[in-house]
Amino acid sequence: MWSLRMRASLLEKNREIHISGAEGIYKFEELERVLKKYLKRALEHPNGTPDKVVLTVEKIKEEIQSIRALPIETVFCYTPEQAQKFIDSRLADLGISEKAIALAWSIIRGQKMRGAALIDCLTAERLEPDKDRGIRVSRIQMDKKRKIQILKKVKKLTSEPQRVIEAVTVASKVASVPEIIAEICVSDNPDYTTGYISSKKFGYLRITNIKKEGTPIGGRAFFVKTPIDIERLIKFLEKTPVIVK
Ligand code: PML
Ligand code: MG
Ligand code: MG
Repeated sequence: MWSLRMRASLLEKNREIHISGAEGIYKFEELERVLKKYLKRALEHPNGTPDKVVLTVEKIKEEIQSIRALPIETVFCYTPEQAQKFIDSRLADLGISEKAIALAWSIIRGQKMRGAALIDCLTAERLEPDKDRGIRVSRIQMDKKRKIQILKKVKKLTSEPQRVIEAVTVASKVASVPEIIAEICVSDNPDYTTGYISSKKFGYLRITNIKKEGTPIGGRAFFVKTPIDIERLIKFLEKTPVIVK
């Protein structure tokens, strides 16, 4: 099997600004078709035309792990305030401190990061080594059967079912880590206003109107229980190939 990744960015004052990304695990015969699809996606992204597109094609040599997809629910909120109230209370139920939750919101509403922030769920300490880059969840693919089942479930609820599939794939790998208690995600796409919170406890909860339409904010944060071997955690999330079933 092969890992395919696409990353498109804008270059501004020597700084790379992420505009879109995609990735998956595929058979050799699928590489050409999927690479074309990724390139098209990079060049036609609503966040703008990129200055740089990186396509990575890598043969997977290690064993691919298999994990369960989180169950999906949609929670209908009508304003960002209502969404935040709901989210804050669900995260607090998991034992995440007020400080840690507030930090996650400030990261999501602050400067754009390419990856996710890692937050100590009690002390609110930022744990990832590179705070600009964050942690990226990579080497993931959803199994075809599960994909079809999820598409059926969400097709009436979203204009972009593919986005849901990709987000559930990320969230399921993240939630499989024993020390990660929860994740929060707001899309950085200005017009995609549904986000999610996820955890082993309550699954993947899609939250509508998590932000106002047209807002370019977004990001991801993972809440972790310490002590934790950060290097090992990052290696698993970024490098270990996983199929979500
Ligand atoms: C959904 O369930 O509708 C997806 C929400 C998160 C999308 C994150 C992203 O922009 O890819
Ligand atoms: Mg995006
Ligand atoms: Mg942000």
